[in-house]
Amino acid sequence: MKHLLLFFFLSYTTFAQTENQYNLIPFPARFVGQNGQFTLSASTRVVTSPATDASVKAVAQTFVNQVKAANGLTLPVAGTSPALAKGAHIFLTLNKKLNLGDEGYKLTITPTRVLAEAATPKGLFYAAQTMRQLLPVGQSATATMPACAITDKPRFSYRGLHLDVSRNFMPVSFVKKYIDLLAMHKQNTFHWHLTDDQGWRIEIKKYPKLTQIGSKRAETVVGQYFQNYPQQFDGKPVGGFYTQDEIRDVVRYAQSRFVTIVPEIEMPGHALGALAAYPELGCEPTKAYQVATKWGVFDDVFCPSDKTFGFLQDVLTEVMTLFPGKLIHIGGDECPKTAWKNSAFCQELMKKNNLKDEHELQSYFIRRIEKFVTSKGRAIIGWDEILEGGLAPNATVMSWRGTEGGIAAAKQKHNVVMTPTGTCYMDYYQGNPATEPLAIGGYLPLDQVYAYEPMPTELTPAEQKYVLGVQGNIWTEYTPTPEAVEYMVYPRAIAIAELGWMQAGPHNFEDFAQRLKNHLPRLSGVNYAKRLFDITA
Ligand code: TNX
Repeated sequence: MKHLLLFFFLSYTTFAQTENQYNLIPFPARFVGQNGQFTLSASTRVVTSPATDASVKAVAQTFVNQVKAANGLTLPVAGTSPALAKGAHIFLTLNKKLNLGDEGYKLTITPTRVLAEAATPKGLFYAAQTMRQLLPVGQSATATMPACAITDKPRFSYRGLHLDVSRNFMPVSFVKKYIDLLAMHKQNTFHWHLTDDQGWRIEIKKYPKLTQIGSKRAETVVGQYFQNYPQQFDGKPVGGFYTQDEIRDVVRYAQSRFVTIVPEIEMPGHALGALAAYPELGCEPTKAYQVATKWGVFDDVFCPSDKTFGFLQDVLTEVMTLFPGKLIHIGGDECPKTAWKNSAFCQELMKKNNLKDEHELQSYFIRRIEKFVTSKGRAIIGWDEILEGGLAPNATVMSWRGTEGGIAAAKQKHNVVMTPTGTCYMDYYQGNPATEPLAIGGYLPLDQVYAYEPMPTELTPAEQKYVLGVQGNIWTEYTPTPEAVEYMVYPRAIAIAELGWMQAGPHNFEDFAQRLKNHLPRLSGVNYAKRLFDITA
């Protein structure tokens, strides 16, 4: 039945080609273009139903704010009433009987009314994001939406975008803009990489030195660390962190756009920000650990001592108070084993717990943390190195070193998010390295991102159920400003958003590129890679 329906969707969309569909990213599951248009007038209202539902009203309010900002139009919000129900308005209606999941929606636009229906406020929010894309670009006195019938729902439940704020700090205003843009493209998860060797960026009340000391580095290595020998430093201090009030503000902002934030606290590696503040958490407590001023991977990592676990549990407790989402990212990547090999304490601990090597010690570390997080009703997610030495029972795996980790985890019946470097890393060059801004390396043009199929064919249908979705990542070693980040992220992140939402089946890059051309002018004020995507052509 499911396949039949899908076939229906696909064939319908193929034969009902109209100009209008070329505005929509991600492309809906079913789009039927019709004749005519709905014209917004001074009397048009956004009518919410049920009239008393505060969350539907909130969706309507977010939508009218967005339309005001993009089109300069003022649309009053009103709860439904018998008089309004007959009028030429935009209706946002909860319909619990709609069978499109908790993110799906139906949007019916005729010359006399616009009806958005969904079983949840979240579905209505996505209907509203589609409406934004059907309105004209830019300010105008009146505006129209083309008549059409859309039935839509996402392919994957996890559609993520990541941002590293440790290597370079990004202000709250930019984080909000980033969240707004990912939600506009119907992504629902923001992965906030908050701690690393080069800076600890979240206020933890119990450990003030994390931000007093750990959020600051003296200077930064210039150029590409791996190629520039001898190294030079710029002599400019870098700092910055988010207070807990700021974090709460960002969380509320994300909630209003149905975005869940996955906060990441790195362990056991990438820990120099914390060790500089509290050296007793390292395997050499008397060492003068420094917040890293170079990029790369460092041998100094958290020591698996009771003191460290106590510290991490306190930190995670505060983190879980701030972030209401189920998933807590505990890092787990790139943890060299040198410090543990040289530590008498670690060797003793391994003997006591029958651990045959340091990989099993890493697994022991992650399992202890996993047990704690699970006991608080949450779940851990970690980079694919958490497979080393055996996965913790309830862990979700983020597959970044290719797809192998994700495939292995799904086969072990663990949830998986796919974010392989080769197709999802936006710190790779998107054009000719000779003329593009300095990047980490690699080459990942837009069409290569778009060609990625997130569902590994190696998995059986039963195993495929564990693949929750797909995410794009931006590490910020070479992007010190919001503008530099935007240049790398857009439009590649928009392609990744479509991979997460659009139904399975062949995705046509030409078709995407055509829609993107119509869509990019909406991103005014965003420093997308304009010179690579000449939209005036
Ligand atoms: C690897 S991807 C890392 C990051 C770096 C990135 C640079 C991952 C889990 N770890 O710490 O920033 O490479 O591309």
